[in-house]
This record gives sequence, C-alpha cells and structure tokens, in this order.
Amino acid sequence: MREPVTAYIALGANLGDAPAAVKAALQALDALPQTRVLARSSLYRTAPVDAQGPDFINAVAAVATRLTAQALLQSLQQLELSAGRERPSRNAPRTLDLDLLLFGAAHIDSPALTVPHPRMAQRAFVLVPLAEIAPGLVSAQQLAAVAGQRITRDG
Ligand code: PH2
Ligand code: MG
Ligand code: MG
Repeated sequence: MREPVTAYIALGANLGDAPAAVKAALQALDALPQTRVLARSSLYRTAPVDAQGPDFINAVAAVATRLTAQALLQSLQQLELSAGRERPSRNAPRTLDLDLLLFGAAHIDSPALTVPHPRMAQRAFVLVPLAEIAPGLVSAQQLAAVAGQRITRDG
C-alpha cells in the first residue's frame, strides 16, 4: 500500500454561513477515504484578495492521506460541489473553496493541478493559518511580506 503523505489544504468561504461551511468541510476531510485530519488551524476572518464580496472565513488543515494528489483533488472538488459551489466567474463569492497547497514534497504541474500552490506565498489568508499549524513551513520574511493584508482570528 502507498505510504501516507502529509498534505496541506486551504479552506475558504464568503457566501452563506461561511464559518459553518468551513467547519463542516474540516469534518468532511477527516471522513474522506484513506485520509485523516492531523491538525486544523483556527478560523480567520480575512479581507478579499483579488476578489469581490464579503469578508472570507479561511483556515488551513493538515491531512495524512494514502490517496494520490489527483484523487485528493477530485475529492476536494466533490466536497465543493456538495457545499453548493457555483462558478459564475473567476474568484466570485463562494460557499466553499478547497485548495491543495502542498502534497508532501511533491512538485506537480499538470493542467488540473499545480503544487505547491502558485499563489500561496502572496496570501496572508494562507500563510497565517499555515504558520499556526506548521510553523516550520512559513518564514518570518514570508509573513512580513503579507503583513498589510487584513486577517483576524475568528474562533
Ligand atoms: N480566495 C481566492 C481569492 N481571494 N481572498 C480571501 N481573503 N480568502 C480567500 O480564500 C480567497 C481570496 C481565490 O480562491
Ligand atoms: Mg482558492
Ligand atoms: Mg479553489
């Protein structure tokens, strides 16, 4: 059997009951086949970055999984659909967004998936919760570079 891989997933929502959607998604991640949640950050309230609409609720989870990156991505997209995700336009307000940030040490560049996530280093809504659960993965310089983006802990 495949060895488990530690993957990091960013959760976000800014449509409907966003805190409830993010909490439900954390539980749903733990219920995925061959996958368990190792750590979950606090929930954060964040200003939209390159996006319209209300503030987001964001969090980051670490999972151990025996799924492939592609199978994990498909599961994340299924959970987004189950949460009522629609895509009227790029970065439109969403009921749930689940982004694969890191998949072990893998570098993946396929049409469907780029890992590490290409924009994660520019986003406080990713780096701050990631640093909460995996401080070794985020440097002080990276955090300083996004210090102008509004983010507050929200439970
Ligand atoms: N997601 C985006 C674009 N902008 N801004 C915040 N604050 N949180 C997000 O999750 C987010 C965003 C694209 O997925
Ligand atoms: Mg996203
Ligand atoms: Mg996404």
